[in-house]
Amino acid sequence: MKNLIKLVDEHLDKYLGICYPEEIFKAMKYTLMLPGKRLRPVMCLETVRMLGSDINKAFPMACAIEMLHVQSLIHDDLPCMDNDDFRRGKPSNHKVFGEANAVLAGDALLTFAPQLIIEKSDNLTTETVLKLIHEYTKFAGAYGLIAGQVVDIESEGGKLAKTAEETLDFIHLNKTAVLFRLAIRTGAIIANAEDKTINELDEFATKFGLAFQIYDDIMDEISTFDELGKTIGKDKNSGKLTYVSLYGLEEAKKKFSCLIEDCCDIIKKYNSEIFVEILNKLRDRILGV
Ligand code: GRG
Repeated sequence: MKNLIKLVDEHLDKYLGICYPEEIFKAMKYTLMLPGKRLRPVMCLETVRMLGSDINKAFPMACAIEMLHVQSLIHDDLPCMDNDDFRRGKPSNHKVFGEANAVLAGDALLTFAPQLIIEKSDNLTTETVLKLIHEYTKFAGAYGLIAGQVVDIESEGGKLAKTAEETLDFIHLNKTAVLFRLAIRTGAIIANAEDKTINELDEFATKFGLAFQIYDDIMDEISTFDELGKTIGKDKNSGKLTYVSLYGLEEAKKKFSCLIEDCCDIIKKYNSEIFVEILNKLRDRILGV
């Protein structure tokens, strides 16, 4: 896991140089290069490896997914969204570069990511690159990440078009699970996996994404600023609809545990130490060793 994170960091740094106008490239790189967990790019690379293909084919896609993720974090922290002053243990992008540049840095990462996939994936066929771009645009836009964020914001004002349970599932699936699905699906596409395998891994990614958002909700209650690198207890204070606020801490832990067990069952036949390591780390943090 550590080796893959190091490789991801090196590629991110290499792919995104600083040129004129420097301020926007500095803003893009600032949040991107802060120490995140790099779960999504690592999962993309590990999917390629465990399906028997060469991870070197997947660095542009893996880094593009981290760029999209970082774009969503920068925009999520803006005063008009979640209004958070800290991210990855440091002041949020808009606190350092101002709101206008933070909006533009997010936009620039969102658009640079597909440019990177197209320009640097020379060892993939045009058909594969087209499939990757399709996955990227489908999950980033109003059928994915944006839909999740819109309903999340609506839910804060208590404006629910569906039941609270349905709304929460919609938010988790679209705001969080989509990026894990993107990572694992594109890894499988790069490895030329059959549809049956892609669908099975997609189910794993969806369950993992739901478990990860419950993990994030629980950590907002039980963790510290030092551990998370962002303001703690914000969900509760803003009356956000979360797994913990809707079902309570104990029920959230039970649901989290069931999802992690389902993930372990699906992934065991793929022989991946890295996926097992990620699942164990999350489980140990929430449920204790
Ligand atoms: C795609 C145009 C466009 C807009 C994005 C702002 C927004 C719309 C969506 C917000 C999505 C969001 C912030 C979801 C939260 C998901 C989540 C649990 C993030 C934390 O992920 P970690 O813990 O973070 O992996 P690190 O910093 O470790 O990478």
